[in-house]
Amino acid sequence: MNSLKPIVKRIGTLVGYCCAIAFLWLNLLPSLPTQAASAAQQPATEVQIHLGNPANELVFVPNHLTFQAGKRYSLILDNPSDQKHYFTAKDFADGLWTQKVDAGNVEIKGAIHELEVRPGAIAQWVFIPQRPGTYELRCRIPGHTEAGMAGVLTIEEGVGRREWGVGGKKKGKGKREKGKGFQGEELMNQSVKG
Ligand SMILES: [Cu+2]
Repeated sequence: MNSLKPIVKRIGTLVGYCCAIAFLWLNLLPSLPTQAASAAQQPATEVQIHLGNPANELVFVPNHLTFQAGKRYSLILDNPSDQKHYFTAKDFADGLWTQKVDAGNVEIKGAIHELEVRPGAIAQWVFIPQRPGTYELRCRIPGHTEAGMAGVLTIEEGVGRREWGVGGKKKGKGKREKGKGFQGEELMNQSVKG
């Protein structure tokens, strides 16, 4: 019996280590899903875009939209023209998390890459931008992009970094984050352009 004691003790220590590691792991892991879950519940900022106009010009109104990563948006798409149009923005769509698309009485969940909006129709796209960048928007009906139905969608670094001046309030100032270098300047230039 005595010879078993050291082994039991060693197993005990091992179990202790494993528990400690598991505890740390579980403490670190939930931060991401928790963030997404809380973002999914925050009130949505409503943004509107018209596909075409009543004069049947081939335009997006507005043709430049800016979003902040981590914030929740409700993008309302409507079509006040006499012909159908597309909201085609695959790379933009890849850079965000879609919570839902609400169109008529149908609610669609899952990844969305493109929306077809018929004359008089209206759709609501609820999403949380994830990946900062500048993305192309167009209508893929032949001839429409060329005629001017194109735009730019920008996702800026968002929540938690707003303090260093998105929108040009603290010009030239930036904060250095561990391992991330200096990004304030770059972002400033981007937002000033827009
Ligand atoms: Cu079109």
